[in-house]
Amino acid sequence: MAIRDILTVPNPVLKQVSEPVDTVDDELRRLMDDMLETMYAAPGIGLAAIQVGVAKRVIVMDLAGKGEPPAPKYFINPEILETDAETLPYEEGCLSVPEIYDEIARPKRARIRYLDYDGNPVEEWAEDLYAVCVQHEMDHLDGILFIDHLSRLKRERAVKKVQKAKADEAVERTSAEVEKAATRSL
Ligand code: GNR
Ligand code: NI
Repeated sequence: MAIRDILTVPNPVLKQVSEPVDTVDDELRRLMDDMLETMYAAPGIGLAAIQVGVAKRVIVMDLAGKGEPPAPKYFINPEILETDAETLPYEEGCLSVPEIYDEIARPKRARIRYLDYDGNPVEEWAEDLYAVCVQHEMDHLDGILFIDHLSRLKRERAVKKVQKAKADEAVERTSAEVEKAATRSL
């Protein structure tokens, strides 16, 4: 297994619509294993393949709380068959929009269909955090980020904030390098 880099806004790859998977094989399972490891390391509760630059309709998730045993879930070609009219406002975040959090209201329950890790079809109701996370991840497969559900002002501010944080971090890394080089030459 390997930890992969997570793409962040405004990377245009995140806007791509991902392609359905046609064969569930060991290569796909290797991708899902890497995604899970990447998600745990981040840490996050869900990850879509496009977030590691792979435009396939694949999601991994683990909603186990702290102190609970790990409960990895894998979704291949997920579909939403039906949703509740009732919505649940939830404070969302996204590994591709780091450090930004805002409330989004989505259907509280969704009937979903997908293929599991072994390629077997599953149909079930997702509700509460599970429903929120599935819908957040399925948006990624269509090139949609949670900030796309916010006002243009909030979205543009969010992207600028992420870009600024990345630029600051790059400066920080460079000065640390310069400092190290200066120390060596003493
Ligand atoms: O780790 C994550 N937490 C989260 C919190 C509320 C709603 C959705 C999420 S998913 C996010 C990881 C991520 O970016 N998945 O695409
Ligand atoms: Ni996300």
